[in-house]
Amino acid sequence: WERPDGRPVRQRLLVVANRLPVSAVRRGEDSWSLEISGGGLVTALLGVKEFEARWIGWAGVNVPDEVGQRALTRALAEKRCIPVFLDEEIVHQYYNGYCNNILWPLFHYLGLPQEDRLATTRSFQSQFTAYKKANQMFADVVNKYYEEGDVVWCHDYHLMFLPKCLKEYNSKMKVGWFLHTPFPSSEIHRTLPSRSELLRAVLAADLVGFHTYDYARHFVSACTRILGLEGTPEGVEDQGRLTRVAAFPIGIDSERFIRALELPQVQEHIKELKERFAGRKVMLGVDRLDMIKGIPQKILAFEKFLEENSYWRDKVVLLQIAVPTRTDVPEYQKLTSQVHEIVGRINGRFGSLTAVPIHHLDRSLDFHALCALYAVTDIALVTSLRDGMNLVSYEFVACQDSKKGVLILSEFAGAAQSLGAGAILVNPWNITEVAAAIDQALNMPAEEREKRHWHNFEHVTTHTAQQWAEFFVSELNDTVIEAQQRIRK
Ligand code: ADQ
Repeated sequence: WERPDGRPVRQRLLVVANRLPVSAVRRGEDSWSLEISGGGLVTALLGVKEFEARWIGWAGVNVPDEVGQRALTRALAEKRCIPVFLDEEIVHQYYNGYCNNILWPLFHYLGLPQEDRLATTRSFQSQFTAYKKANQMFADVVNKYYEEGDVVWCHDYHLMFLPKCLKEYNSKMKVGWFLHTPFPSSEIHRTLPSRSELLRAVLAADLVGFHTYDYARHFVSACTRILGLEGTPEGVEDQGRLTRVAAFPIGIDSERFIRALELPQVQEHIKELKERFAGRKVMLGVDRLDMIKGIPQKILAFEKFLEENSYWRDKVVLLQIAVPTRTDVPEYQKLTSQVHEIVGRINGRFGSLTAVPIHHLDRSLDFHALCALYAVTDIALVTSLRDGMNLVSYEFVACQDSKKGVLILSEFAGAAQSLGAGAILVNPWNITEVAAAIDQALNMPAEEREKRHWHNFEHVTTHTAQQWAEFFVSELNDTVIEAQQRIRK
């Protein structure tokens, strides 16, 4: 990890997340092909110049044999990635089970799984045991690569136990933990059978970060109410040891989007889309197909709008792009068919032989196509029922330099706290309110649109992903130094 030219090595940052930012495909017994998958976190950390970042995480594939594991480890090393190997049973219990079936819905206020309560209660313990075991496996790998002075940054609800495991290895390790989802009200967290153990495990970190001040406050309340600890303006105190808790709102690499709009292929795409939808206002939804994104609610609100505003029926189109996720889970399959059914019904009701009001795509779009779509959109509809932040709203704003379109944004997305002044905020559960917001957006005077847009554009271009990452890591360094000074005193 030393520099070949002998220059001093920058501080190393070990970024630990459930998934590595690569997709790995096995080509032979000892050969792998790897493709870097982008994503906010990757771009955020690419921009952090002061640190030498390494990724530690699961490659998303089961590799039962040693030959395969060694070959994958070698291939990943070239991409600055270090794998954690999880077997199928652990993935099933830890990732599909505890992370995605229990923590994800709970943290988004959807409650603990309701169906077959007794079976859930029985499997709960084994899933939690697998969760702890998986976190320990991540810790083993981090510990193996750790060198004194490194900063370890743990990410998300998959790794709430990791800070504790790491500090048990080495109490001097600098450990930060950041949650990308909301942290729910302490009343919700209280329902979790392993509520106390999880909180204590997170508190082992030196710095705990959330997207918004509200999530940080919920976390501190959970620690005071459930664990009986003391909450201070700085964080949570336990027998003289302070865990600093703060808000670090994420951003995007806005320049990347702005630059992309100048590319000939994106311009070509924009031209095609403009021709395709000439004479109609374009409304856009871009989401992972997940319950938290409120896609059925959004489409029902659009139906309500069409119902009440016959004038607009052939003058507006909703493009809903939804990337399927967790397609093997019955609840997600149900969501997909529910969305298809509603879209079919509305298109049957309001469509004509030549045009339909909703274009729904169940797939991911490449970066350039996505930028073009953002650029031609008049109204973006982000109606998450809960969302840690929501980067789609940021990406839309970054691409709206010429249109200055309107953002309709759920008040339950973290982004409502940063883009709230420029957006029209809505309660996504209230389809009458969302329908009225669509009407307001379509009839908004240009001057007001411009004002609102600049407000948000200013925010998106000055609160970038790189700054977010730099801010978190420098806070972590400072927190550890301050703690050491306190101990010396
Ligand atoms: P996500 O739930 O994945 O992230 P979001 O923040 O909106 O939600 O990010 C989604 C990303 O995927 C965006 O960069 C978007 O462009 C891309 N994407 C979505 N649909 C796509 C499509 N059809 N085609 C191509 N790309 C698509 C979690 C939390 C969020 C939090 C982020 C970052 O749930 O609340 O903002 O992490 O912390």
